Amino acid sequence: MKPWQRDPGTDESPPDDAEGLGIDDLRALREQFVDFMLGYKFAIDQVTTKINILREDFNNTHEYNPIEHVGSRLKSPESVLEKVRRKNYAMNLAAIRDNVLDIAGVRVVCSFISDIDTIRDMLAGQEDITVLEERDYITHRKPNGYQSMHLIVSIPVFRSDRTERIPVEIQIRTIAMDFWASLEHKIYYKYRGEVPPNLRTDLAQAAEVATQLDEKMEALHRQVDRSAPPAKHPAPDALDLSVLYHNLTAGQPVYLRPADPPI
Ligand code: 0O2
Repeated sequence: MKPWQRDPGTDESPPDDAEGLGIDDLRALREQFVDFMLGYKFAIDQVTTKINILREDFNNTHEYNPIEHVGSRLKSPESVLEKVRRKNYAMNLAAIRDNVLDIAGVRVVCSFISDIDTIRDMLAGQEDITVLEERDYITHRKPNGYQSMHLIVSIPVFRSDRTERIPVEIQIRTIAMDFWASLEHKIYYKYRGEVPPNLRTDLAQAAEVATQLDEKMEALHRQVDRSAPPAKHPAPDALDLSVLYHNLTAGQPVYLRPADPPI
């Protein structure tokens, strides 16, 4: 007999686990969990695409890009189950879906503080996005100094046989906030959560410096914005496309972006 192959009729059958599950049940359970996690991966892909569209569209329309970079992470199965155990939630997929809202995480890093609200509003205003929760750690900075805007949204994911609404945690913050958070994260893990008091004080001071830098950069940004003359564009509907037509028929290619092939 192959190791762990199910044989309910003999003493040599593989040992069942505490819930009385055999190897086939465990295999099915694992497949269901993988399928469950796949929905979160698809939700990350969708939110990331939405943000990349906003970035490109914003750049084209406003000649300015509020998004410095976008990152994402899917919580590992171990940390999902560890959180369920730690928080005492029921150990089933429905309870995980309802309670663990940061399995899919997307992080948007912006240039300026005011960009955070801009991105927030643009995402929250999209028809298929429902904001479930908002945690504003910028207005209410965490005691350790952590600052970030967290939006918990749900988004429909169209699977081959069903539609699922999946929660995604979107973290929106500035470069300075992100710089601080990534260093604090490293320190936290290095000391396994027991950060020495002197380092905690230094981190809180560094968070204050990051806030001052953000405020200074925001003020400079506003100043530059005010002094730059507004770009003049005719209303799109009034554009005379015959000029473009003559240009194209004369062999002048039109590029969406310099790196793209001409259309
Ligand atoms: P990782 O490494 O990103 O996976 P909840 O149980 O959901 O109500 P939770 O999970 O503490 O409470 O929610 P919260 O406070 O919104 O935090 C979620 C995520 O925000 C964390 O995920 C971190 O990414 C980030 N975060 C929150 N607080 C801090 C902090 O003090 N420092 C840093 N560096 N990041 C923070 P994970 O799963 O903890 O970590």
